[in-house]
Amino acid sequence: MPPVDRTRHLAPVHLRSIELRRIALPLVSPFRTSFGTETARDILLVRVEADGPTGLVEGWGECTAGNDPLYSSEYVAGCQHVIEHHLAPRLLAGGPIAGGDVSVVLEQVKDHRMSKGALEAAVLNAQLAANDVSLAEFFGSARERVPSGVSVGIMDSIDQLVKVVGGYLDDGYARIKLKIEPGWDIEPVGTIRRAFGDHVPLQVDANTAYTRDDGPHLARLDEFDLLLIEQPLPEDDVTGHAIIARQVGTPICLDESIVSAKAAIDAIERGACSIVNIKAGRVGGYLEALDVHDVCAERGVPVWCGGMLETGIGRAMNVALAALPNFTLTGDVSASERFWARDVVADPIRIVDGEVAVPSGGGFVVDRAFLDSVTTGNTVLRSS
Ligand code: NPQ
Ligand code: MG
Repeated sequence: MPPVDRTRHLAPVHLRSIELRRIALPLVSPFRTSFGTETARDILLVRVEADGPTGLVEGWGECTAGNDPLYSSEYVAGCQHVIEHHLAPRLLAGGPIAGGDVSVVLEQVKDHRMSKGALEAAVLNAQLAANDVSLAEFFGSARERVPSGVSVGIMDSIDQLVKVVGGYLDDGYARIKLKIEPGWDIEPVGTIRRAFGDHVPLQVDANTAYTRDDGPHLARLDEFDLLLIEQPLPEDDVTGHAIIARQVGTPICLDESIVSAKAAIDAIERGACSIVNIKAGRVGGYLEALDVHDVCAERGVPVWCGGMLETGIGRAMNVALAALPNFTLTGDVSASERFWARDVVADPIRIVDGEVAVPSGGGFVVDRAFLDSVTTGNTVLRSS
């Protein structure tokens, strides 16, 4: 099914160990979506040690699952369990491995894409380190900088929303995304449009909060000239999105529904979306994300890079991904400081003139001392 193994031309690595590290990081401000409010994150990081052609290498990956199964069915404790008991043992049992082999070795285990994606990222980063290839080089990142957008949570009042959005525009963000839900949509969106003017690139994200009957209601957003409406209906309702897309003038973009390149093809061919949000974790890893990018490009469907409140590890990888040619819309690739007082990497992503720089030469350097200080649990699995 995958077109080509993109890692086949690079020497594989031999895994020695897989380390599962849980960290606790408070958010700089609570983040409320239609599915819940997050004030701190419990994050699972994966670190592999492996032998490459020139010696020992390490590779880090980040699992994008939330604390609770509210964005999707995955959640951090479940991810740790499935990795420990079902995924890592399969990887550690094999011989030399390339990033592109991970999804093949783990194929028999159904779903658990964020868990698989974290493992694949760690193996891929180890393999790239062993071959002295940067992530941007490997992805084929076409730009050195990408425009930076920001996702703005549901607030307690419209006044507060205006203040928060004004602050992000002052920071230079190139595009604003407002989270919406029934009861928090037409009025806040209209207020932001009127307060900051027609030139501000603006879009909304419902995180599945509406129903098939809400087409006429969502069409009331058309007058605000939004770039897109993201995921109005539940993940499995592709036909429902096609119905909404016919009733609403604003383009429909899918996030939660796009769990693979195959799902992207289906959604596009059924008229459910004209834009796709790409998140590596949601589709099972960066390699599948590259496939989603390609199938969308082949069908003339623009894509943008979503965000999952990542640390500097996932964030650096997302910025490199967002520099691919068909990422023509501004993504949720915000500066680290939008979420964290301090990041776990030495070189956090920063916004300059509305853009973030694509990290060169490896992507990120983990700040081990700070990482240790926020670590809440550590499990090391070794090859037998
Ligand atoms: C989205 N992200 O595009 C997601 C939603 C989201 C930046 O809007 C913990 C883990 C909390 C993942 C909150 C943004 C989360 C999360 C929101 C994802 O739909
Ligand atoms: Mg979304």
